[in-house]
Parts: sequence; structure tokens; C-alpha cells
Amino acid sequence: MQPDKEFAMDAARDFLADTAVFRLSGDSEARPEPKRERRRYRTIWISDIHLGTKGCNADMLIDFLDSTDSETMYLVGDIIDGWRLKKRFYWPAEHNDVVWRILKRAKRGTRIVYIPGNHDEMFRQFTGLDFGGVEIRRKAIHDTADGKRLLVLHGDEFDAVMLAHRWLAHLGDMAYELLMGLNRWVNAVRRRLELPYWSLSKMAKHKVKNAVEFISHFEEVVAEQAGKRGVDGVVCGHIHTAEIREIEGIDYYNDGDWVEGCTALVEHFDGRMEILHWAEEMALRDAVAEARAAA
Ligand SMILES: [Mn+2]
Repeated sequence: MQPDKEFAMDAARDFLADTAVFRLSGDSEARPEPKRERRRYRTIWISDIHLGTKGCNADMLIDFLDSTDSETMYLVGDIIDGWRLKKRFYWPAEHNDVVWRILKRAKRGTRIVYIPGNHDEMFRQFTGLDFGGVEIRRKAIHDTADGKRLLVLHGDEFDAVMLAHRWLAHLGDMAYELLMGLNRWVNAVRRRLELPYWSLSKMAKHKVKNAVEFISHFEEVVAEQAGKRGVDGVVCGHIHTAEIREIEGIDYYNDGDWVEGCTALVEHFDGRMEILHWAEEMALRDAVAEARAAA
């Protein structure tokens, strides 16, 4: 092993030990994987999980991971919220279970590419290395089954270009945290009333004109930059807004988040792309099971 790689591995081990990420619940997950038929996809993209924060919807993500499989899986950044963890340590068993499931996927043969984002940028120093079958990369090129070249990156690299909107992003951050707190309350009540999961900020985002402008501007900037790099399309995360949209001949894909939207981007075996809204998928599955039980 090269000395700098050795150094990086030591640093990685120190970081993981510091944040206690991999030593909290022994050597396996708290909740075993159920034996369930899995939907198979060619590719899965997920991002903005924010493990280590209360906002993370780990339960729903675990359900998603237990229900799907793919040849390749991209983790498109903000998987672990390193900055938040440094401020206040928060790491429940379900967050460990997410990490275990991803590592087990790699062991079973799924190619896993991890592209750290701005909240887990401490992992960017390990770009080029592989940990337990997980490739850490700054960005990636994905070739779809129908011959399209897609640039895959987190998306914060365009924050500088979005400078004009930065004050809004800041304001947005505070409002967002407030909203997330409210979102948890609303859904705790809804759960008790046996009502389905409902995304408050998803609604708010679409109601607030500025936020809508910010999002569409971000999408245009990302698509334009991707076009300059000569690819057919781009996959990113970062703004927690799932989308499939063509912008001036460039395919723009955003896989959303697992804080409130709970979405994943998938590629079918024929190259067709789709956004899965997991709360809806779970509700549908429950309705089918209920109907079967009643029949
Ligand atoms: Mn981000």
C-alpha cells in the first residue's frame, strides 16, 4: 500500500472511531433483514439521508433497502451528517442498520459508489479509496442501458454559482429546520390517527414562490454545467427536491432525500428512469395486503 493511502486509511479509521459509527451495536444490525421479494433495478440513486440527525427517516429507508435490489447503487452525498454529529452526537440503532444494509449489499455483489456531499465532506479526503466494497468518488459517469452518459455528483459544487440566492439558502436553512420539527410533530399525530405520512415542507416549498424559483434556477445551472461537460444528463441531490426534467436538451435528475420527501431515483433494465416515492409505495403495499386479507 502507498504511504499516502495508508495515512488516509488510518485517518478514516480514526474518524469512524471518533464518531463511533461502526462500533455501537456490535457486528450486525439490530433489526434483521426480512425475507421479502425484492424489486430489481439496474441502478438506484439515493442521497441526502442525513444519518446522525433526528430528521432522518431511517425507518422508511430501511423498508426501501429491504424491498429493492440493483446491480449498481450510487450514494449521492449527505449520507451521514458529519457536521451535525460533531455538534451533538445522535446515532440510534436504525442509523446503524442503514449502514449495515449498505455494506451487506456491497458484499452480496452490488457495485456501490459513494459520492460524499457537503454534510459528509470529511469523506471527500478518501476519494479514490474503497472501504468494504464501497468506492468513494468525487463524481462519477454512469452509462445507462439505452446508451446515455450521465454525470453523477452531489450538487453543492454549484453553490458558488448560486451566490445570488445564498441569503435565501440561509434563510431557507433556518425555516427548514423549524419546518422539519413541525413535520415530525404533524406526522407523529397523523400516525396516531392512522393517517398516511405527509410532507409538510413539500407542500410549503411548492407554495413559496422564492423557493420554487431557487429550485428551478439550481436545476438550470446544474443542467447547463453538465452540458458544458459533454454528457447527456446529470444526476444530483443536495436541494432535497426529486425531479426528472429535460432542460435545453440535457436530462436533469434529482433523487430527492430521506428527510421528508423519502424518494429514490431508479433505472430500469431498459434504461427507463423513475422516481420512487417510498411513502406512497408503502401505503400501496399496505392497502393491497389489507384487501387480500379481507378477500
Ligand atoms: Mn447537500
